[in-house]
Amino acid sequence: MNGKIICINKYIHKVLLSNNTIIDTRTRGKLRNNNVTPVVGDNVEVDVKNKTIEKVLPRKNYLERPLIANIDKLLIVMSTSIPVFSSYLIDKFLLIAYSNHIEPIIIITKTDMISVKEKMDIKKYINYYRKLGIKVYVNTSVKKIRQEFKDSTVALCGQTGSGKSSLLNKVDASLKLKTGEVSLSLGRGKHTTRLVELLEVNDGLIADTPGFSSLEINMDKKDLKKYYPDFNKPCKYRSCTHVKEDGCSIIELVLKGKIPSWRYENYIKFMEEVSK
Ligand SMILES: Nc1nc2c(ncn2[C@@H]2O[C@H](COP(=O)(O)OP(=O)(O)OP(=O)(O)O)[C@@H](O)[C@H]2O)c(=O)[nH]1
Ligand SMILES: [Mg+2]
Ligand SMILES: [Zn+2]
Repeated sequence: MNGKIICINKYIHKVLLSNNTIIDTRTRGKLRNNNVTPVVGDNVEVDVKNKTIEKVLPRKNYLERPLIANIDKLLIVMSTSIPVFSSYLIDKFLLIAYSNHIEPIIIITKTDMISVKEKMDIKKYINYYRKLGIKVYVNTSVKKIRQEFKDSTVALCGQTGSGKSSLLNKVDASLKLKTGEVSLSLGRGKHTTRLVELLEVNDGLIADTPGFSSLEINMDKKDLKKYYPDFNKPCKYRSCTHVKEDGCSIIELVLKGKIPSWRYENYIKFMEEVSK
């Protein structure tokens, strides 16, 4: 019977079967017949009698962090206070979403903890992301966020303590997910959520995920610019990296203020981070 892996805890793979029942299967490491290590979100063939996963069906997409496959939307949960707001992280997640053909949506949390002045500062970033066609919601817009879950497979991502589990609890109080305290001195959470888990919310499947402390991008240097809709302008050289070429039209747009300097600086940082 076919199903979808909704949670993996050590070698127990919880599968939601097509007949709407949940079965615990035991699978260790790679599958013998197609040499794939199953992850949460995988569509699988299950031997119900033996309680084993027989086959992982082809994936639409696959993310390493959070470790999940076959998602439609990536909700980037970003705090404005503790942990601090980071356009660098948002831009990195946008890169990951776009390169995997996943729709990114930004959720802003903890706006109740900041001053009006700080709100104005963050609004600048939000306005730019909206200009790029990205949906941005504050975590108090529960109805709108709930609507995004309908008939979709969604993964939440973001730093530990940014409010991912709290957001899901707001959308569906019956989930009762564990949420954590954020240590004020470190400005970091303590990894309250430990496993990636797909939960049924509003006819969709939503993955709560553990936060992280670092995030890598795996792609070639030359491909980075492809995932910048705002960099999609003709340049003097077709192969222009937009880093320091003379007469680069992207650098010109940055100098003119059409592309914000923070956005460009994040791009330069990513260009330095990717090795190839
Ligand atoms: N003031 C305020 N606190 C919030 C908000 N959202 C979440 N919190 C608090 O932030 C802390 C961390 O929230 P969690 O939901 O556990 O964060 P998480 O992203 O799931 O963290 P991990 O599971 O460790 O990745 C909790 O104490 C929440 O109550 C918000 O909008 N405002
Ligand atoms: Mg959590
Ligand atoms: Zn250029």
